[in-house]
Amino acid sequence: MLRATVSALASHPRAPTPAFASAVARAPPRPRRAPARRPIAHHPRAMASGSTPATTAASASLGRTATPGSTAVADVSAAGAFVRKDAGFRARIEPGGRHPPERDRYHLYVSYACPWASRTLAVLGLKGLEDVVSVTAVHPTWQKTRPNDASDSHAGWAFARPGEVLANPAGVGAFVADDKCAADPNHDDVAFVRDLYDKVGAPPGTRFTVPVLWDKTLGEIVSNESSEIIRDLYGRFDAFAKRPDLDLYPERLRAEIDEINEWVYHGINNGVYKCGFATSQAAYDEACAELFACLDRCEAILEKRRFIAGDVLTEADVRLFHTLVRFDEVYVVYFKTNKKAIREYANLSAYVRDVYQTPGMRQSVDMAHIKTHYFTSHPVLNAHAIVPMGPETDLDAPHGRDTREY
Ligand SMILES: N[C@@H](CCC(=O)N[C@@H](CS)C(=O)NCC(=O)O)C(=O)O
Repeated sequence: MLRATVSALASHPRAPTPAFASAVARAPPRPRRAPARRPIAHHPRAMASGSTPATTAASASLGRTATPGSTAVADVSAAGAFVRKDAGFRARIEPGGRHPPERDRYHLYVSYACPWASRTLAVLGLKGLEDVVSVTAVHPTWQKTRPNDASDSHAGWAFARPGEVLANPAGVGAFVADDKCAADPNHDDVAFVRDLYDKVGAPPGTRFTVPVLWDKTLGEIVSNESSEIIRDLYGRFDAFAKRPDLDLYPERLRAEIDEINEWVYHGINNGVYKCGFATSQAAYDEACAELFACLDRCEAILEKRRFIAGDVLTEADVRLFHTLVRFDEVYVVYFKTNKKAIREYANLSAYVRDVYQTPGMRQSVDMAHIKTHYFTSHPVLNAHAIVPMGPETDLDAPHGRDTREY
């Protein structure tokens, strides 16, 4: 039985579980590996990185200065509203195209903490593509990615070997990499996800996000947009999939799926971030009202049908699920989305368990990585990097949605 918080606290040095405790014992803290790479200025395709810091009035007033290597936390408007930047790499997997579907050619860089990246893990698990597309997961706690450059305060995803112990970007805490973490197997000069973007000459202002779908043959980023990566994974690799018949985008439900994705994205997937990263009361109030209106809408839909777009699990469920499964454990506290918890919604809470228990899904959820990441990575939001204890959601409890009448 998965007891979410038990594993979540495992990564926290102040309450280690046996697995993490032994990792600590095996591996004494060591200094962060220095990335062995050329400075970005010498990269042939590097643009004038490090030149113009973009600083909004709101972010500057809160000390959230958008340096050249800023993160989404700094992406707030003058009115204090979080405004997500579009993903910059949008190539697709296409037979006969630059990136054709092939076994062992593509690599996914993910974080188990990230709801967008977890969608891609979910599709790998659901379709049975684990042996076709390789995966590396980063350490859940963001790191300073240019620790020797005082003018560059960026913090982001870092690769770590199991047992490696990392503090957060402010030097607080000691968070042990578990067995899901690994060094980048494709490059020995990549210590951070940022380095992958540097390798391909990503333009200034790029957010160094996961997931990244990497083409190992060409040495290129194919895409860093999860909504498109998942469509390619379930749509283009059926020749290699263990479950080619699983259709996550059935013809008869496509219009419904697309319509639901749209408001679920704005109101829920991105909505929780709009609540959490808002820097004004008005922006938070607006995002929070929209979020709960959309959750209420989901609750009503799920009274009438088992899954969000119909009677079968689809892409729309994969996208919705990964926000819901983080909600009570993280967002209610961290993003102040506390008007209601998912466990107070009868349909939504049973639905989360139903989706989680679908064969292939649970491998995409790691509550230790989820909780550790959010609560330790943004010193501006949680100075002491304390990871809350509850609420220990039991995702394996019966859901009853397969036997009830709709
Ligand atoms: N549009 C992207 C968003 C991905 C995204 O925002 N990922 C976050 C983690 S949850 C990230 O890597 N953030 C790093 C940063 O903001 O610098 C997608 O859906 O793939």
